[in-house]
Order: sequence, then structure tokens, then C-alpha cells
Amino acid sequence: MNRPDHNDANPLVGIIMGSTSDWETMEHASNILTGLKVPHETRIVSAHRTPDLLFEYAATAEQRGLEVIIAGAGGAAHLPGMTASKTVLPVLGVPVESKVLKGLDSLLSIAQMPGGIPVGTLAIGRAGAINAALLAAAILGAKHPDIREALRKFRVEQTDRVLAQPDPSVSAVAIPMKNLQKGKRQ
Ligand code: RP5
Repeated sequence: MNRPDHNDANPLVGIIMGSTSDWETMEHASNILTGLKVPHETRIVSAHRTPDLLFEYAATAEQRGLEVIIAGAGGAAHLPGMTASKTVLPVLGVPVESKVLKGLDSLLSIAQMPGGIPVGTLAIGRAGAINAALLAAAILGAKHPDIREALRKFRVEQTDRVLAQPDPSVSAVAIPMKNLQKGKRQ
């Protein structure tokens, strides 16, 4: 497994997360940004375990050239909201799936911000991490035409992939004939 210490020169997006255990989820955001050629960095920054680091990261993000922050956290997930409270950059929150409450705790902690400090909240888990990266690219696309075009290409390719496989009963993986006959539709 790759470690969360991705470092592009002049990153536009900062992906932060509360714990190394969040990387399994948040690496999907990093992978999407890499695919779109969006320079980014990944860091462990915990609202509860390293609060001073969180304040410093959020307070200096804008002057370091970051334009969007993606923050993933699980459980009592204060990281996205506290980050948003210390910067005017857009903050996108990814609720990491917690063991006990399956991420519902994370989702509510991130989504239920008081009026005045917004956090754009995505879905729980992998889908949320992927969509946070795509939404970050959409935000950056307003200023960076290359990123807008990369996002457009991603969407076209995604559509083409779906249209190229219209029959869900046909799989690229070879399925034994008896299974095919059993599951055959009229
Ligand atoms: C949160 O606590 C982290 O974001 C993580 O999702 C959760 C559990 O952290 P570990 O105990 O796995 O380090 O702060």
C-alpha cells in the first residue's frame, strides 16, 4: 500500500486525513487527481491528535498556493469543519466509514455544520473520496482550463465505458457454460 505522503510541486489541492487508517479511503481521491494531472499533496492532520498542526495547515494553505482542501475523517469527524473554520478556501469533506457506526457518525459530523462555515460533504467512503477529487477538479476548472478539459475527457471516457458494455450478463471474465445457462435470461 502506498503511504499518504504524496508531494507534487506547487500543489493546488491538499488532501488531509485524520489518521493513516483513512488512507485506504482517501487514496482514491489522490488517484483521481493524479489521473487528471492535478498537482496535490497528501498529509495526516488530525483535529484531535494534532490540533496545532491542523490550525497551522489550514491557516497557511492559501498562502502556500492551495486552492481546494479535501479533508477525510471518521467517527467524531471534526477535521473538515475545523479546517474550514481557519480558511476561506473551499473544503470538501469525506466521511470515512467507521467500524462501529459504518460512517453515519462521520457523515453527520461533517454535514451538520452550523450556518456560516460550510463544508461540501460527499458520500461515505470510496465514492465520496472519488467524488471529492472530481468536485475539486470542477472547482479548479473555472480557473485552470487544462483541468477543466481533463475532467471533460474523464466524463466522456466514463460514458464510453458504460455504453461499450450495455449487457450486464456479459462479463469480460470467462464464466463456466453451466453458470451461463443457469442464469440465462429469456
Ligand atoms: C479519526 O478517527 C480518523 O479520521 C479515523 O477515521 C478515526 C480512527 O482513527 P485511528 O484510531 O484508526 O487512528 O480521527
